[in-house]
Amino acid sequence: MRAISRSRLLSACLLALTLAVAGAGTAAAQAKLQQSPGGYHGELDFPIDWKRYYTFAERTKLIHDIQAKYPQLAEIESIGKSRMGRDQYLLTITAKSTGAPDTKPAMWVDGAIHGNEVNGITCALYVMWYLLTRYDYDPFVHELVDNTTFYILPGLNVDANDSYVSFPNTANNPREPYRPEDNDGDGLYDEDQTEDVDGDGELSTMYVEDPDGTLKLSADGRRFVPYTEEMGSVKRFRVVGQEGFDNDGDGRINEDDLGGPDPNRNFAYGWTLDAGWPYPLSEPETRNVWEFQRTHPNIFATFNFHNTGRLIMFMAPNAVRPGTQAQARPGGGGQGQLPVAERLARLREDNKYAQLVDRQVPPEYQHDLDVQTKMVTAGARLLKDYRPTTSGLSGQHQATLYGHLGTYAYLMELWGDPIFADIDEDGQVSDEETMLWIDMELHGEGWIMPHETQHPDLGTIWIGGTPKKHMERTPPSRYMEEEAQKVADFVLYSASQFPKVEIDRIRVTRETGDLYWVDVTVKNDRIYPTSSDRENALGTAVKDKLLFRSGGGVRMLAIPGLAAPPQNPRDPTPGVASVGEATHEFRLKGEDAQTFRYLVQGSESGWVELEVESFFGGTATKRITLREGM
Ligand SMILES: [Ca+2]
Ligand SMILES: [Ca+2]
Ligand SMILES: [Ca+2]
Ligand SMILES: [Ca+2]
Ligand SMILES: [Zn+2]
Repeated sequence: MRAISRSRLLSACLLALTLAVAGAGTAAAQAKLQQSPGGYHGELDFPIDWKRYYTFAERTKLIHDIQAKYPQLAEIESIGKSRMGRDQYLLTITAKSTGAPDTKPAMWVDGAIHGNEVNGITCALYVMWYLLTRYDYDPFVHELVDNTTFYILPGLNVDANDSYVSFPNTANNPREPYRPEDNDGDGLYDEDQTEDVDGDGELSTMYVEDPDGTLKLSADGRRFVPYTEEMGSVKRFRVVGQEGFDNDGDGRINEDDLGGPDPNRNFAYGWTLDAGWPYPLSEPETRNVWEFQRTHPNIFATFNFHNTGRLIMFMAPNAVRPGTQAQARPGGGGQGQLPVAERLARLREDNKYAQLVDRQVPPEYQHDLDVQTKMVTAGARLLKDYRPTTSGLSGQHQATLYGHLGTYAYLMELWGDPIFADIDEDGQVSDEETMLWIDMELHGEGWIMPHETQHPDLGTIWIGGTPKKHMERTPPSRYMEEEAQKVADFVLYSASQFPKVEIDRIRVTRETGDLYWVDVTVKNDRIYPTSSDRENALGTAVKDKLLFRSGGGVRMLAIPGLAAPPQNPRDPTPGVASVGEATHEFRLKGEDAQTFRYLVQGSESGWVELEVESFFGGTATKRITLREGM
C-alpha cells in the first residue's frame, strides 16, 4: 500500500494545530482533540443530499462539480449520446499520481439501464462520492483508488431516467430507451401516453363506479379490495387503468406509450429477437456502453444496478449440460458428497450467510464458480437482507460481460418489499403490514388516498389506493442512503479482492559444488484469480509471467528434454514445477500460491532476481544473493 502523502499529513497536522489554538480559551481539559467526531472521513468536504433523486441536469452538474473538487482523482467523458441527444457521462476514478486509468485493473459500475430503476443512479453516485471524499482520510479507500480504476456510469438509460424522475409516473414506467414505435398501428408514434389526470403529481390507477364491479373500498377507505356477495349493498368499482386521457380520441386510453426494446435484452450473449429487437446493440445507449467496455480490457469486474428485489444476481458458468443442474438427492449428491441442502445447512452452522451454488460446471470453470460463491457470500453478509442468485442470460448485459469479456459480473436488484415491516414473521409483507409501515415509518406520506375527480372522457372517476412513485421499486427518501452505503460496501469489497501478485519467498538449497536449487514461491492472497476461467476459455487471458535474471556469475541451467520436474533430493516438496526458461508463463488462481524451481550455477555472492508480472495482478520483484536465500 502506498503511504498517505507527506503533504496530506502536513495539512492534517496544521488543521489539528488550528483547532488546538481555537480551543485554547475554552475548557480544554484534554490535551488531545477528537480528530474525527462521529467517524468523520471527509464526506463533508463535498456534501451531497442523499434524500432525493436527481434529474439529468442536476446530476450532470453534480458530477462536474465533484470532478472539479477532486481533479487529481476523477475525470468525466461522454461515451456517446442517447437517442434524444443526452450525453452518457462516465466518471473515471483513480489516483492519477499512481498511473493512467487504463494501466490498472478496473471495476465498472452502472445504474438504471431500466429507465425507472433510478435508485441505481443513487447507488452509483454514492460509490463515486465515497471514493472521492474518503481518499485523503481512509487507508482502505486510499489504497483502492491508488491501485484500481473505477468506471462509473451513474445512469445508463439517460432519456428514460430523466423522464422518470422529472414527471409523474408509475413505479414501472418509463423502462425502455426512447424508440419511436406505433404500438396500436394507427400510423402515429407514441401518441397516447399516461397523464396525471388529477394534477396531484403522482400517477395512480383510475376506477369508475359500476354496480357489477368486482371491487369496493376497504373499511378504512384507503384501498380498493375485492367485493364478495355477503358484503351486500355497497358502492362497487371496476378498474379503468393507469391515469391518463384518450389523447387521440380513438376510444382507448394510453394505448401508445413511450419506449422500445428491453435494454437489458439488447446485448449479444444469448440474445433473442423476442425482447431484444430489432438486433443486438440496436439502441445507442447500449451500443455506447459496449463499445467502451470491449475496448477497455482492463475491466475486471462489473456491477449493474437495477431495482427491485434485494437480489445479488451473479454470473455463474453454464452448467455441464445447459438447463440441467445437480439436484439435491437423498443419499448423496454425487462424488460421495452430502446432498446440497445438507451441505449448505452445515456451512450455515458457522456462517448464516454461507452460499452454495447447486450447479455442476465443467472442471475448467470450477474456479469461477468457487470465486463467485465466495464473493456473493461476502455480499450477503454485507447487505444483510439480500439473497444471492444466479443470473439469466437472454441478451442481458451482465451475461454478455461474462460471456464475451470474461469479467466477473454482478447484477444488483436493489430495494424491494419493506421486509422489516413483516411483523408476524411469515416472510411476507401483507397489505395490512404495508399500510402499518406507511403509517408508522412514513406517517402516511407514501400513499395516495382514493378520491373522486372528473375525467374529460369518462366523467366522474376515482383515483388512488396505490403507493406513491418512490415506494415499491425505488426507496422513499429515508432509506436511500442506508441502501446506497451497503451496496457501496459490497462494490468496494469486490474491488479490494482484485488479484495482487506477490513473491512470498526465494529459497536456495546447495546441491553440490557450485550448483544450487532456487525455489521461488509466488502468491495471490486475494479471492479473485489473475484471470477468470472464462477469459482462459475464450483465449483472451493474459498469462502471468515469471522472469528470471541473475548476475555476479550466476547462470540458470536449462534442463533440456526433461519431461517431469527434477526433484530436489534435499527438499522433495510436492507441487513444485521446475523452470528452465528465463520467462515462464503460468496462472495464479484466487488464494493461491505456487512454487517454481530453478537449477543455477554460481557462487554464494552472486544474485538472482525474480519478477512476476500479471496483467490484472500487478508486478512484484525480489532479488537475493544465493547466500541470503539459504
Ligand atoms: Ca400509435
Ligand atoms: Ca393518454
Ligand atoms: Ca395523479
Ligand atoms: Ca387513445
Ligand atoms: Zn432492471
